[in-house]
Amino acid sequence: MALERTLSIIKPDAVEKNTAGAIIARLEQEGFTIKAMKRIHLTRAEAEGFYAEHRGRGFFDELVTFMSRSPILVMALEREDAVAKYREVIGATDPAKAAEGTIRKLYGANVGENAVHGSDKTATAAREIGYFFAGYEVAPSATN
Ligand code: FUP
Repeated sequence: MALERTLSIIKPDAVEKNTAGAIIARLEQEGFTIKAMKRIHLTRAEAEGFYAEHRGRGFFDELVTFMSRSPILVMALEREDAVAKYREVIGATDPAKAAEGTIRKLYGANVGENAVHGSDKTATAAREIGYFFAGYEVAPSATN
């Protein structure tokens, strides 16, 4: 397995509920290293840009309204097999369908307000990390 990076977002619902710290602690326990991190309040246009692939879907308006409602924490995470492992740790998109013990099961409210985002593929991860971070803001590999 290769060392990979994935883009993690702690969404407005989780930041509002002060569960960001617990989520970050869990990700560290699961072996992820934080290579970059920032707190930002997305504009509606920035949220639309991030979720551009979902434009036209029935839930798009609700999704971008939610994602621009209050600040988020965005992280570039690294570990072996990071993309798949992260998705395993967060669980299914709908917290009601997520496995016991997963982050979305523990901290998500519903399919829209589901606490966290994670990249779905390595190519997506590179694009998503680039959406939020300049190259100099992300620590190089093999350093802390
Ligand atoms: P995921 O990869 O698990 O984050 O899920 P998707 O890329 O399919 O969806 C992105 C976001 O759109 C979800 F996190 C929440 C929102 N969404 C809905 O609100 N309703 C849906 O039916 C599907 C997705």
